[in-house]
Amino acid sequence: MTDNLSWVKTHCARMDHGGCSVWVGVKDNRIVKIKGNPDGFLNQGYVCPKGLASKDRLTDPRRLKYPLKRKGKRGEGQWERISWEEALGRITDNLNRVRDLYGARAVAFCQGMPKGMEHFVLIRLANIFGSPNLVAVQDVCHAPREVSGIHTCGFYPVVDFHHPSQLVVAWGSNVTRTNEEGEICSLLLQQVRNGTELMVVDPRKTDLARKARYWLQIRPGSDNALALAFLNVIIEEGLYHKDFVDNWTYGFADLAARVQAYSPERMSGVTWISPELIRESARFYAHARPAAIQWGNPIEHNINVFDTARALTALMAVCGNLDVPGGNIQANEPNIARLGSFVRADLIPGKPKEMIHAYHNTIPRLMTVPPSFFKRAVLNETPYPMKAAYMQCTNPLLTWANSQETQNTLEKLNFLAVSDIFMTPTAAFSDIVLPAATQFEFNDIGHYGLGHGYILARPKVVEPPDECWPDMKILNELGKSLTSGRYWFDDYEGFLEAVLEPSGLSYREFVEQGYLKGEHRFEKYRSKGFKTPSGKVELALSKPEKLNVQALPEFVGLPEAEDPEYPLVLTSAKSPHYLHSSYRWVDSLRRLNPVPLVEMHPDTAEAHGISEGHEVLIETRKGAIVQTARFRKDLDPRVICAAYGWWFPESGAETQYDWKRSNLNMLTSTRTLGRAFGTPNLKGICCRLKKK
Ligand SMILES: Nc1nc2c(c(=O)[nH]1)N[C@H]1C(S)=C(S)[C@@H](COP(=O)(O)OP(=O)(O)OC[C@H]3O[C@@H](n4cnc5c(=O)[nH]c(N)nc54)[C@H](O)[C@@H]3O)O[C@H]1N2
Ligand SMILES: Nc1nc2c(c(=O)[nH]1)N[C@H]1C(S)=C(S)[C@@H](COP(=O)(O)OP(=O)(O)OC[C@H]3O[C@@H](n4cnc5c(=O)[nH]c(N)nc54)[C@H](O)[C@@H]3O)O[C@H]1N2
Ligand code: SF4
Ligand SMILES: [Mo]
Repeated sequence: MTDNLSWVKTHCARMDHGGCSVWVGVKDNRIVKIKGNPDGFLNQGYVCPKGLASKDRLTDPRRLKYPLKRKGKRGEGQWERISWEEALGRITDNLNRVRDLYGARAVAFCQGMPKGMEHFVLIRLANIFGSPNLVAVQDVCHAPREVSGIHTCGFYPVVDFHHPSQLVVAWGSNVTRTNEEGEICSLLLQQVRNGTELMVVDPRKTDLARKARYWLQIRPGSDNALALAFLNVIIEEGLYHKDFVDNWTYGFADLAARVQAYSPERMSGVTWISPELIRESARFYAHARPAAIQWGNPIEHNINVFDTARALTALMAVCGNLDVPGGNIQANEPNIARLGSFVRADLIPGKPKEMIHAYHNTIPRLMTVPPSFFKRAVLNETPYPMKAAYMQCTNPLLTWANSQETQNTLEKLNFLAVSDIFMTPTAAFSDIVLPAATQFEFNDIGHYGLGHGYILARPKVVEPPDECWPDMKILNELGKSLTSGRYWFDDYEGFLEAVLEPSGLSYREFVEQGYLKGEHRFEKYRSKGFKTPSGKVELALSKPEKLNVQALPEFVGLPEAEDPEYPLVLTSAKSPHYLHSSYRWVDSLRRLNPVPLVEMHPDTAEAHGISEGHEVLIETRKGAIVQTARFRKDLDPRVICAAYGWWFPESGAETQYDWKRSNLNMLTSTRTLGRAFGTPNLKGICCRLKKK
């Protein structure tokens, strides 16, 4: 590297869950170039278009640079620049006022997708402040698989990509495009080159589906039915791992009796996959040892998620794939601070009973409030009034189901403060906007608390512009003014040292090392049993009444009953060029994907008189939005796949950035929610198309 740049090694972040090791070339406090690091243990040199463009978000002239106070009405777009001192003072006064009048629990602390350490510092602030209400998107993102896993087998089963698998099943996971939780496709693709087989369960023909031995083109929203049909075949044909089932599972006979009802022949009508293909692929999964299921987000995007997650964990268990190399494992964490102690969970022991969702009888161990229940609390004061919110790294007007209801919620709050790097539709509804520093502009640790058994160094590369502060610093200072100073550090980097302390490394030493990974340890149950009430994998739950759920997974119907007036099935997938609602304002990315595209089969388009490249209306019982038609011959003609997260920064504050026009969550509803996690239907929704 001989150019005039100085090169810093760090990890890409905040463009997805992060994880690619990168070399960053810097000149005069400006990032000039980003390259993949061939030695990166997860990415092996790979970087995606978002990673390459990630430097451009730092230098955009429209970025937020100073704290702002709202002048006009909410959403009017009129702001006054204020000092940090005034901003923190106003937030402190308002949150304290609400605490005095309604109790600390009336203040919500909201986070979107966890992007780095700030997530855990926010939980810490909420706990110290005394509010149990950390509102986050986990109801549709990872909590269902984690919590269902914990209740079924005592841990969250993640794929072990570090050892060879005979088969990897990408079940609703577009991992080569989404880099799900940093499980970067490089490791998987390496395995595929070495002979690992692929099976893909996805309505769209993804990159992996093209390489796969089996592609199961599933009807969106019917994963539950397919997983149960797999169990039916494997159990009826005696293909399960008898030794493991005999010694290490609880309730096998009950499960076997339950899944008798779900033959491939019967479930074929629901899933739109032929009985032969279901049978053959279920057999293939059973015979491949080890096999790993990489489960994706769409499993968690409908009200049946608990049953789906239970059925998938049962599949892993009965086929002997739990906690074996190359299977679905309990990742062993390195020696770092435990989450509970970092977030000071000890200060708020009554939290599980006090959180808003406890009132809705959700499953124990769901530690963040589902947004839909938060909104009900604000709007209807059930179970108690919620009056103020502090939000960071999130854009709920775009990302929470039922956007109109979200707008009503934001408008009803007495006080709202938002920390972001750009003025978003959500920030536009707040009272105070805080300008955050972002990736490359501060020292951070990646993957803490994600459950994959490693943490990654994300050292600072450049100074943040103007008055931008890292969220950790904002929270540290807010913590000091809002709560007792003894829980906070002189400098926010104290958080990083605190996480690393048990390892004996300083942050500097950690950066030199690049990452910390727990040692591989498998089949831990042999000495300790599974961490469940029965000590075994609970195929039938031994204490379902304690969890407010059914003992056995079941299929009770599609997430939404078919609706003749809305005959098409709506789903979506993450754009490879954006993160959720973020970065439509990064020109280099916008050029790659300028408008929201809804994918449909050409026959479907023709039946509606729609031409490719033209705008169309997508309608559900909830609302209508506009996106641009794009044809895909490999999509089922009964399905359309819309783009998600769209607003138009270029439309300006006067139009509130046109945030309703193409926003997928204008079409989603929060009326029916999954029992265990409060999950709404985001996929498998009845819809129709109209020519515009
Ligand atoms: N219909 C539908 N809804 C969905 C989904 C779906 O597939 N379909 N997916 C769901 C899932 S899986 C998730 S995780 C959620 C995501 O929901 P959100 O987390 O709300 O979505 P993001 O677009 O990631 O919002 C992030 C905001 O953080 C800002 N940001 C980026 N970096 C920083 C930073 O360093 N500091 C601060 N303070 N702000 C920063 C961005 O500018 C952006 O405005 O959406 C969920 N909603
Ligand atoms: N580029 C990019 N990467 C991201 C994100 C992003 O917004 N953009 N978001 C990050 C976050 S927070 C998350 S949680 C992960 C999510 O990462 P993934 O789990 O990969 O999520 P999705 O892209 O929502 O969906 C994956 C696949 O499921 C398919 N699918 C749609 N409906 C269904 C269905 O009903 N059943 C099945 N079986 N498949 C279906 C889609 O066609 C898609 O190919 O990605 C992370 N990475
Ligand atoms: S896959 Fe994710 S971590 Fe890797 S370069 Fe792209 S955005 Fe960054
Ligand atoms: Mo997510």
